Amino acid sequence: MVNRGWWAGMALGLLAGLPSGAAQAQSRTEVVASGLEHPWAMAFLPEGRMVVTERAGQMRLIGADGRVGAPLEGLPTVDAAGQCGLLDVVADPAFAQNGRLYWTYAEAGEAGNGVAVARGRLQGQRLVDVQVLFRQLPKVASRLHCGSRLVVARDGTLFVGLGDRYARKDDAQNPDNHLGKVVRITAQAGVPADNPFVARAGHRPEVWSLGHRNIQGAALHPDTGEVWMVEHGPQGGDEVNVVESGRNYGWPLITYGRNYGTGTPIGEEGPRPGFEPPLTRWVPSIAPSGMAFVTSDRYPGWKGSLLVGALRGQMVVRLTLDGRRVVAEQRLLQHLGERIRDVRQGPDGLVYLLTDSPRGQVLRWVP
Ligand SMILES: [Ca+2]
Repeated sequence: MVNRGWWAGMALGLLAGLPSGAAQAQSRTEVVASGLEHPWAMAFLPEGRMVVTERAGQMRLIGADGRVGAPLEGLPTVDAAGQCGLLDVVADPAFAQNGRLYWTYAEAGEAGNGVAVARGRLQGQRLVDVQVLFRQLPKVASRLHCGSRLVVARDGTLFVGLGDRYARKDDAQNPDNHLGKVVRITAQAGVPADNPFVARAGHRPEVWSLGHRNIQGAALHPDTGEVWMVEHGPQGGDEVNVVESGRNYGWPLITYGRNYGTGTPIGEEGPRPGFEPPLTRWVPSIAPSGMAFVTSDRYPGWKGSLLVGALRGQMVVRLTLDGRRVVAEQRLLQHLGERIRDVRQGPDGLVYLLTDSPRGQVLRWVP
């Protein structure tokens, strides 16, 4: 398996590839807001508002009328370069009471930069009581693989999917750092006592799972409360995983991806005992981004599906699931010709998308 050629790998991906829905059906989108500079993430707030991040470092409110507000004040300094900058944003489940937002961003340091997680309370046009909850260590001189996505689990802890920073891929297997990891922290900047590596020598206590490359999407499963994530492979090998306590997701030892350009092997494809295989994978890569489970009844036949945005693939992929088994894949909205950066279901049950461009938009997906 180790020496499987790139083309054979592609063929395997096609074989493993699931029925691809040709039907673009009556997929239609409406523009909710526009003029956003490389928007990265969105979160819904009460009264029809939303908050959107722009990678360059601005966070903006969008009114129920679609009007894009001025940049919010009070954010910590963002180190925006390449794939790094202001990234995910999530509203606290009790936002209506506490006004709290959580976000991830690249923070500069002497050795380079790293992803940090902060929280703050929205007060008018300002974030107040801003506190940094977590800092990825070590900082690395890299503009790549900043991840990152954050989800608030049912128990209130925060799961954060991080990247390997590209330059440090072997560190994704080293539990004594935060590169290529999912970390779990409390909303008060603490470490949950039931994290898998707490008090274990040579392990960072925040680490929840290891062996990840560059996590770009995350969502809480609506029935099980599990944390599902998508990550970018290199040339081929994008993955969907359920991230579980203490598990190793393989990168870079086990991967369906290959080195860019040369197509030479990086690791082996597996399976190998001790490493979690992905639920599904994309060879060639689609460059998955934000994702959301459909829980509403607004789209006939879609309830329970997982929607995954695609950057390079310029589409939204709908995965039909039977538990953790991916039983069908449908490729949608390809006619838009847009890199899709985020996918979320709104409080109205409709699906919203962010397009990644210098004039990015918020789109509403019309059933
Ligand atoms: Ca993997």
